[in-house]
Amino acid sequence: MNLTDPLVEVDPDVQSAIAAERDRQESTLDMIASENHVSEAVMDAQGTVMTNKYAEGYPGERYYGGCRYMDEVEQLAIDRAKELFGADHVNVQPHAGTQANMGVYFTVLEPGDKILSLELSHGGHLSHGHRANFSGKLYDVEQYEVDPETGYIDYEEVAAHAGEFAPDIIVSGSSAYPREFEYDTIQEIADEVGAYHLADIAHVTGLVAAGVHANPVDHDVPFVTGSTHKTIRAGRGGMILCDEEYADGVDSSVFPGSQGGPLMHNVAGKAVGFAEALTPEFEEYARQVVDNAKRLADVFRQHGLSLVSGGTDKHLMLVDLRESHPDLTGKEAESALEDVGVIVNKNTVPGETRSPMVTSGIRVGTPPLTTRGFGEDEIETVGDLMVEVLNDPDDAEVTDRVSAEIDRLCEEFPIYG
Ligand code: DSN
Repeated sequence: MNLTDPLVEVDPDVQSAIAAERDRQESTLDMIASENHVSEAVMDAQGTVMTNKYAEGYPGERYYGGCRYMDEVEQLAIDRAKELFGADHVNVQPHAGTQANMGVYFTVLEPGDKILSLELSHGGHLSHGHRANFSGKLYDVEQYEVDPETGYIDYEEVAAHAGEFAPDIIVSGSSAYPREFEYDTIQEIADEVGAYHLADIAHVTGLVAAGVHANPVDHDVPFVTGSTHKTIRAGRGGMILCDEEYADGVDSSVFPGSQGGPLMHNVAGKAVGFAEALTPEFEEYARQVVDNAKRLADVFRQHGLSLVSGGTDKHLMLVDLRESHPDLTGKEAESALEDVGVIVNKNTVPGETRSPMVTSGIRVGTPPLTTRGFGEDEIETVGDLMVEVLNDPDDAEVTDRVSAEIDRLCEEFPIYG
């Protein structure tokens, strides 16, 4: 074997799985709210010699020689992220959003300290204190919920809960809450009870960067975490933004506190994706993501589907199937849609009675389809088709027709060509 032999010769099995995955992405409509299609440029940066290098430490202060170009790339990623979000300090090394949250917890919390965060089935995230996650094992966690009537967070309830629990940190942020967080209100509550505030913008990083979603940095939130592969399309990974006073603490919590060598090929991808996010085209993209989601929510509502909180402010919505389709579980809905080429994920809903592997809802997002070039007309068509399938998942006439229509849309809007 030579170092320059092509993948297809060195490992045809992996090559064929990658090619098949590319075909799968091209020939289906990805509506998983946390996914996206990155540019060829981001992938070009990721699949490079940057993967060969150890660069423990930070630009200018590494534990290894030969880091000149690592410094250059990491500094580009940091500077671009600072420009995008207006943060004092940025750490681009977290391997994912969970590791970014870990970096913040390790900066300001001791084991046993208290976290107040949004409950998972109400839209929260495992790394916000779920018992199966390190955050739930290390810390004392209580959670707030959405109002069962409105589906919105009740901030007075959060304030009362914080007053009683006296958390050390309050986490705002979610993976399935379809509304914007009131960062200023949570910050006021945190100030009132003497807690830190972490805003986890994992899902909306791109929307915040483009200015089409509130930016917690503008509301003096001291810690903001994000992932870089969702709405911002900068390749897989995480990042932390923080006030200058916490810069050293955050950096040492990431390395050496919780990670070893940074994945420098991914840091290079982040740098490229952030440069793309600084363009006017990206702002248009982010605006279209939200417009598409609002149109899709309208379509679902017109067909009688129930949405948690009645709609969306951002890129995703949570369909609660219990009223409109009491006999259809989230798992069955996910599978019926996948059979016709629409990829979503089953999702628990507030007041869930089924297991997380079955669920009563589906989460639907618009970032990947918007990347493919879908506007509101195409989204409306997709919404209509999805409802047809949910209404008659076992009717072959319906599923064959919808499947053909999805194939046509995929061909008309190729991702990479
Ligand atoms: N797993 C991601 C999501 O789907 O929301 C969050 O980490």
